[in-house]
Amino acid sequence: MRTIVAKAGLVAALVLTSFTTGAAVFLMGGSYSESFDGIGDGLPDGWSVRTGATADSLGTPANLVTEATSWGDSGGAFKNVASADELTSGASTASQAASTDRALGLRQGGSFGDPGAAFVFEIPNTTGLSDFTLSFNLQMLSVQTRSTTWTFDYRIGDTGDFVVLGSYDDPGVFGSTPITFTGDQLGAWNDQSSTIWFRIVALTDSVGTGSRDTIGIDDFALTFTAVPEPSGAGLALISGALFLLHTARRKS
Ligand SMILES: [Ca+2]
Ligand SMILES: [Ca+2]
Repeated sequence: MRTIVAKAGLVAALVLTSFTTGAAVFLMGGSYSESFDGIGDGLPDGWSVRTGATADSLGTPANLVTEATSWGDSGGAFKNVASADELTSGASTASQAASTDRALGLRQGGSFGDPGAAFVFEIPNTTGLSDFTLSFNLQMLSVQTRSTTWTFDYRIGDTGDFVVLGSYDDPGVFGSTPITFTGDQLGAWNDQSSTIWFRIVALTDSVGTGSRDTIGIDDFALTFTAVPEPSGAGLALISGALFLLHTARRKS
């Protein structure tokens, strides 16, 4: 009963904003991809946006403004924004709103996510999976005078420090930067029974003065392979061979 009441209370908040994640994403089939083109309806399953994130804390889930919002909008918030892919830096607010290629955007504010803003993807486990690659585009959508360094990191399990994979410094120009991690960098992700948290996070204060940039993430993708199961497959082969041997001996 408490659950039902809580859900009813959320309905009003869902009109313009979406709170935290939906269902968990269980990886299967060799790949996962997220275009963020549906974020007008809320965050994709497995994703959250947060503030108060630190080197060893996920922080607190924040709201997403689901209404299409222009890159130049200066309000501090996570937002549904147009992707950089189909537009130029001078695209009008109307053409941004009309674009069907969406991105998960953020403008930090003096009292919003600076530092501590994070885009977070949660993988409940990777049991039976290995050889991960991870890629996405980090987009500079509104070039402003302050600069934020974005850290890419992950944690296996629910406690301890995150492991840093890399970072992105403010390029100072509009556009999309592809980010990719492969092989050994993600070797620890193989066959994990614990939750893996991947983040794009502002761990330090922005530098400079004046306004903060609007950034977005788009075209997130994972690839992976199934770990071979030698015990099961091997047993089947051995029992098959024994059967053939037994049959051959009976016939001879
Ligand atoms: Ca997109
Ligand atoms: Ca900047």
